Amino acid sequence: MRIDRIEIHHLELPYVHPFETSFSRETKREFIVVSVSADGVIGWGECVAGSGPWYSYETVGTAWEILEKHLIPLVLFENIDKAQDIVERFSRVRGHPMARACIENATWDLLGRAKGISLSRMLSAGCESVLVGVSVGIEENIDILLDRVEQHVDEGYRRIKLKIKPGWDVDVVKHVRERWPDLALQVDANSAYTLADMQIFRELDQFDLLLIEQPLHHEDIVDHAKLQKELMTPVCLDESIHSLEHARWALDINACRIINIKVGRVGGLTAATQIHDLCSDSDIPVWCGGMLESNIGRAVNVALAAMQNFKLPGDISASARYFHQDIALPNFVLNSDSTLDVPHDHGIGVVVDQERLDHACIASKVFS
Ligand code: OSB
Ligand code: MG
Repeated sequence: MRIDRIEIHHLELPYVHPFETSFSRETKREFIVVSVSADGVIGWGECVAGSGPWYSYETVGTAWEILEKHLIPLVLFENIDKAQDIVERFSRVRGHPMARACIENATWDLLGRAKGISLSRMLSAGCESVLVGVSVGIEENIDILLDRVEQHVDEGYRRIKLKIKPGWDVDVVKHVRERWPDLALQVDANSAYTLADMQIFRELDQFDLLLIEQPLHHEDIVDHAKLQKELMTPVCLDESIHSLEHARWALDINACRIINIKVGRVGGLTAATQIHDLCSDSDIPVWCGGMLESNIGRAVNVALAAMQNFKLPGDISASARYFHQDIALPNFVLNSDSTLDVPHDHGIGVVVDQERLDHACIASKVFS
């Protein structure tokens, strides 16, 4: 198919509830959505880069520039018959995985819609529904946090992830564990610690956590390997894994026992499935991370998480947890067994609501 038009949209959507991590507190999400058109068919992709370089160096601003100046010129007016064609065209580009991923993912959607097959089928992802949990941000005090966890447990989530940082860790986990002794519980530090904090890790190691996510430096694997040796709890890497190579290096030195796969962080669905396959061959379970996506990104996450080695619940909560009015429909709704259904419709299986998109849009640019 010859790509004849690409649009990029800079959007802003307020969260239902502010989200605080060890690096920032945000009340709204700023992000880019792209559409890629060929022969009258449109594919959609979401870029997970945020407003500032906190989780990653990529931002809405850097992604916009890389898309406009470097990525879009590599694919506009070109013949694309499979996602691999995009991967090859982008192979010269170093870094900027979130910018690359949104074009590649939009192309998967485009090809799925054109051929009349769902993304999960394109990925040979056989599960009909995927286990999910909820990622609970840092709150002002423990009582507020316990209320939020209770709310999500009442909603039906059977796995909770707590964001931690120095001063908001052992005590918080202790309270949650005492109140819900059997809850599937994990923590995410977003790189807020060093090996000097070994005593804190030893204490966290006593709470029967599913995993400790990215406790150390955001580019590190060496210190994580040292830490993993000291703990019973599996270390899970998020920020440090930007590509298939990073995953291989981490597994080679036993830096973790679990990997969180985020499609945007690794540069698109092709790399995400390659990391899935590598981990599967190495007996390393994976799970699908989230970036507080709209339903466009969430649909991709749900399809990906339907692959067989996604063994742990994903950070893919129901649509209602994120925004009052998502820009694409239908919404994802939590089933009573803490799962979301995998869409069957063609491509990613959600459709952009033009009016809602326009309402959230700060700026747009058309390339044709
Ligand atoms: O580290 O997993 C993370 C959100 C923004 C940046 C980093 C992370 C997160 C989440 C969100 O935990 C999980 C979700 O999308 O529900
Ligand atoms: Mg994380």
